[in-house]
Amino acid sequence: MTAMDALWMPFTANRQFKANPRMLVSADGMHYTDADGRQVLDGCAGLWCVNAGHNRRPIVEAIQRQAAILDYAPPFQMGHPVEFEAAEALAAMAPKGLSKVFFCNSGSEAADTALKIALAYHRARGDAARIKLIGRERGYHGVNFGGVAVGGMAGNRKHFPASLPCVDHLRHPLDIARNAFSRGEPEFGVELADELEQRIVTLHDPSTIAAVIVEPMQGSTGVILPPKGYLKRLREICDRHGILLIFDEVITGFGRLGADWAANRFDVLPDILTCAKGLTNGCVPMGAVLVKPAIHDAFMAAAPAHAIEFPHGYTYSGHPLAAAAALATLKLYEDEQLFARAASQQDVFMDTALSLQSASGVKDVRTLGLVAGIELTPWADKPAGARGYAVFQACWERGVMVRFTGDTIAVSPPLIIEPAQIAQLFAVVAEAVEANR
Ligand code: PXG
Repeated sequence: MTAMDALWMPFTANRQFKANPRMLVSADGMHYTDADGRQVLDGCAGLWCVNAGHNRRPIVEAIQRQAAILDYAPPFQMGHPVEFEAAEALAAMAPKGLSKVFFCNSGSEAADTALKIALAYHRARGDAARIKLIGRERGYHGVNFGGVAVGGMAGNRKHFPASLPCVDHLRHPLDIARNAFSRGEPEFGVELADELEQRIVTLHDPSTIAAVIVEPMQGSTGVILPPKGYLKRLREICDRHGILLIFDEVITGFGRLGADWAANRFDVLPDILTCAKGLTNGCVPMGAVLVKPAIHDAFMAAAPAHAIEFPHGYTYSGHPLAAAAALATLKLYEDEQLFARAASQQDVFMDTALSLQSASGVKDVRTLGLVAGIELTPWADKPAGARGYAVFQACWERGVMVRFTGDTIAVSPPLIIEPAQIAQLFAVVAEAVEANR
């Protein structure tokens, strides 16, 4: 038995886990193997990141090779070829118009990097009064101070009340009363985007707002889909007022929504886009921020030729192992046409997800691409989230790994999932829901 005293686990009910551990020891394709040797179907691509499935040889071998060639290279004032190749490859597959790449090591770092770029960009152009950042209720942009400040997960924020000043939030667009059981973009709610202009821009004055940051689809807080026309409306309002629009595509990037990027799926180009997770198929930590060339060029124009144009970066920015993993991952996505594969599976996936509509106590099912959120009516006599946890645990016991947040179950499998596995996945969730009425 593994000793479990020393490790303080992240975002985990430590005492509950240690009393009844769920230990993963290996993984291959669509499955984990647990400490008892059970095969567990991966219903959430690890943590929304293993888009190509587990233990993919081209990625594993690229990492092994790279470790033996160049283990580490300092990223400040030095470079190595693989990080440049990875940036070119990422820019080549990015939404058209986002051609400059800044590397970091996680989605949280990508969010904070993007916010810093937005603030410093305005300043570089002599518009230093733009210091406010607008996020959204129930948004998640990781756990660093900037991301927490613009994020809207009340439970995460309340422990750190003194995060960034100069922040405001849009309302989230979840509206079960009007949009229950949405397949794809919900019909109602485009007008919620107008709040940006009618309330926030009016209240703060647009000349003080640097950027608006949103996840095109809110993942962590229970799969909240963008209503039809909503993201386009945000884009129009930002354009009218010189505000940068940032898409956090940490979850929605790399095929998750049945298109390469949410930006392309919804045909809205942000000024800045963050990604992580699927960038390396989860194999080595890496995040990236993609920006329009005009943003990058403003930094170059503002600083003397010998100067560091943007005083920001991490010891592990563009790490050789991460860059090698990213290169191999992007090539694998391309070789296997995995985004098109996700697109071809999405109808079956969404229909099967929606079949849970009739299960006991299912309040809503929201599904888009290869993502589904199944929101359960909370148990009346237990704390909020107790039912979500029970269903998550019941799925695990039945050999399927899902996520839960509060009383919402989230499903987001690797894009290589087969139709029979889609059926198995939702059959198990349905059974687990029925077992926990
Ligand atoms: N932005 C978004 C949109 C995310 O989903 C992050 C930033 C932060 O990424 P890092 O790599 O710093 O963790 C995320 C992370 C969940 C869950 O339960 C989701 C995430 C992380 C942990 C749990 O759905 N997403």
